[in-house]
Amino acid sequence: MSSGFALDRPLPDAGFGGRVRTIGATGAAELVAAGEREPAALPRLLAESGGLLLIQGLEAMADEPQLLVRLSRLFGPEVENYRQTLMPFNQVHESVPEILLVSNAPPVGRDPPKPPEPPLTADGLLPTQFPQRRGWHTDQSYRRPPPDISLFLAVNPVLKGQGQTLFADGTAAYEALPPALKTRIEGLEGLHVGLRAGRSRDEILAGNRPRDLLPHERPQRQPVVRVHPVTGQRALYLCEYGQMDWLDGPFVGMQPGPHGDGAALLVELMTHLTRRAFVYVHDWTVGDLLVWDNRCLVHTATWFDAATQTRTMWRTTVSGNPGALYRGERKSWIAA
Ligand SMILES: O=C(O)CCC(=O)C(=O)O
Ligand SMILES: [Fe+2]
Repeated sequence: MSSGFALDRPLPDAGFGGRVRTIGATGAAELVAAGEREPAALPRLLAESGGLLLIQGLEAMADEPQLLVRLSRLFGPEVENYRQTLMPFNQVHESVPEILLVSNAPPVGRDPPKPPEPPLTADGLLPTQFPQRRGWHTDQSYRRPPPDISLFLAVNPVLKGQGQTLFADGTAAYEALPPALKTRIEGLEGLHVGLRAGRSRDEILAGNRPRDLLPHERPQRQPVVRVHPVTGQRALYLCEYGQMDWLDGPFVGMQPGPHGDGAALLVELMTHLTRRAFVYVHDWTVGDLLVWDNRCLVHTATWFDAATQTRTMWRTTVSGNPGALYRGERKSWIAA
């Protein structure tokens, strides 16, 4: 099928992802208009690229934020309204409630992640692999049904080599697992929970007695091997220290807690998933936009010097096609 877009894949130094351009045009308004003329094209390119699309030169979106919302709508039926989902007021764009602000500047004031310890690998490279690299997650996996896709626009990125976003390919990582491990995790479920529930590994190790959770805050089961509803491919679907439940999990039916069999399996799977061969490192340029598929990729951010730099990124989240497993479920995170 002909398309108004050109795709270069994979992304540099990666085994997945693709960069998309509008043929014969540049700019944000032109890209969104081309996408709307052919609504199946960009979602198809996302699937063909293994779940990660880079679009560059979209600086104009920062002055016309509705363009980001229109682009997001092409990737699924529901674009999250962060005011309705009760995100802290200061983290939501003042006039466009579909835009989440990820920024160290006021009024958001979110600190960057800590640098890894040690800061470089033994061969002097940027650490990507868990557990040296921390923070790997898939967005909002503490919800059932979880969201499908996130869009992330660099409104004001920082110097190259800092404030990067790293992605790991859950599909390739699953395929590369030893057959015995594939068998072991087939049908296994992870227990995912939000950061504010007090059940992160650090909090459990610190001996915190977790508070009772309201029904809409409770940990949610998710398949460790997730079948992608569009491509039919299997992918590893899990998070690590922050977004799994370290009290009753990380896995259903395995020994719980930071010292249990579940913890050992999680470390083994996460270490495998974030091997350099499965990772793409994105250094941001103003006007870059990444579209990522949370159903088959995990991601994390790197440190930047927040004392001297401001980093402001805009995110939208798209849902509505989580797969047959979730069919007919009510939204777990909305209080009844
Ligand atoms: O700041 C980043 O690079 C990533 C932030 C993130 O994980 C997100 O907004 O989902
Ligand atoms: Fe994220």
